Formats: sequence, C-alpha cells, structure tokens
Amino acid sequence: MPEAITLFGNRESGNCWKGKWTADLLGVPCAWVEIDIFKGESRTPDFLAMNPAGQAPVARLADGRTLAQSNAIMLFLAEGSHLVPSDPFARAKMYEWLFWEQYNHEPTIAVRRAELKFRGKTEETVNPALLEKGETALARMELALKETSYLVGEALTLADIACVAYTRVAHEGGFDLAKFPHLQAWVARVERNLGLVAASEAA
Ligand SMILES: N[C@@H](CCC(=O)N[C@@H](CS)C(=O)NCC(=O)O)C(=O)O
Repeated sequence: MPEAITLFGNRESGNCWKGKWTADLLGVPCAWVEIDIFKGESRTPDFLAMNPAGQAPVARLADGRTLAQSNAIMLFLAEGSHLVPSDPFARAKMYEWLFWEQYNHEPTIAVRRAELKFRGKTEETVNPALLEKGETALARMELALKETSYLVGEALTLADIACVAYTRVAHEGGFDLAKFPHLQAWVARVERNLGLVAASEAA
C-alpha cells in the first residue's frame, strides 16, 4: 500500500471517487486536486504529462509516478487488503465485475447521466440506446444481488466500489432504481460502508 497519494479528480465523476473512497477506507492519506474537465483542465500539457489520455482520475505517488484508470488506481491501493478477496476464484469474480463495469455499466449509465446533466441533452435528444443498455446493466446487478449481499459474496470488495460509483447517481441519468429493490438496498449498504450520505437524498 502506498504511504500517500495525490488524486487529480473531478467531484462530479464517479470514476474519480472510486480511488478516494478506497484510500479513505484503507487509511491511505489522499490529497484531492480538483480538475475542471469541463474547462479543459485535463488537456493541459501538465495534465497530459501525467496521463496522455487526457482523462481524470490520475493518482500521483509520493515519488512522482502517476497512474490512470479508476479501477487500476483502486487495485493498486487495495492490493493485499480485505477489499481484494484472497481466494483466486473470488478474486477473479471481482475482476469480472471490474471489467464489466468499464464495458457495460459506465459507458451507458455514466454517459447518459453526463449527457443529461452536463451536456444539455434532453430525454428527447439523448441517444435512445443508452436507456435500454443501462437498464440491462442494472438488471444484471439486480440478478446477482438477489443471491448475495455484495457483488462477490458477503463482503465488500472493489467490485462494489467500482459499480456503486455511477449506480448511486443513476437517477441523474434518468434511471429508476425503484424497479430494482435488491440493487437499491445494496446501494444503501455500500454507501454506509463508505460513510457516504445517500446520493438519492443529497440530490
Ligand atoms: N476508463 C476511465 C475513464 C475516465 C474518464 O472517462 N474520465 C472522464 C471523467 S469521468 C474525463 O476525464 N473526461 C474528460 C475528457 O475526456 O476530456 C477510468 O475509469 O478512469
């Protein structure tokens, strides 16, 4: 586990919170530097030197090395901790959710939220495929959470932290979590684990 990190993130971005929540849970001191991605601050020469992809989050270690990709940042922070199952199969199930989150969940739910909340799209003009694909992702989680309290069994893992990041604000993307009662209960459970005020109430 690193001694401390600096996280360059945007507070509206679930991807950016994943690393902060993980650091806080594990007691790793984490300084937050706010990056205004809407004003191009992730495309400046200094930022591109840290992450040539021009995206937040970026974690900077005390020795100056930098790491991008939200799930890679969490994995780096949590290696050897209780947030990563020691059993190889359970660990692989956690990876299954992490890869799925980046391919099926974030590109639909986070993108629809961003289109509606930040890019001036409306229910009429937003890409219609995003609603159906996002609901399919939520239904996939509901199915799993009928069986277990967390995505990988009965304990919180990085899979939950990754997947809760945009599920807890899915209503801002026009998704109705009331259709998914197990998922709704899981969001509240994980928010309690992370010490968060419920996003649905804060909104
Ligand atoms: N797969 C990346 C996605 C990162 C990403 O899309 N970052 C967005 C904020 S959520 C960003 O920085 N957008 C600004 C831009 O692309 O200019 C991750 O999980 O870290």
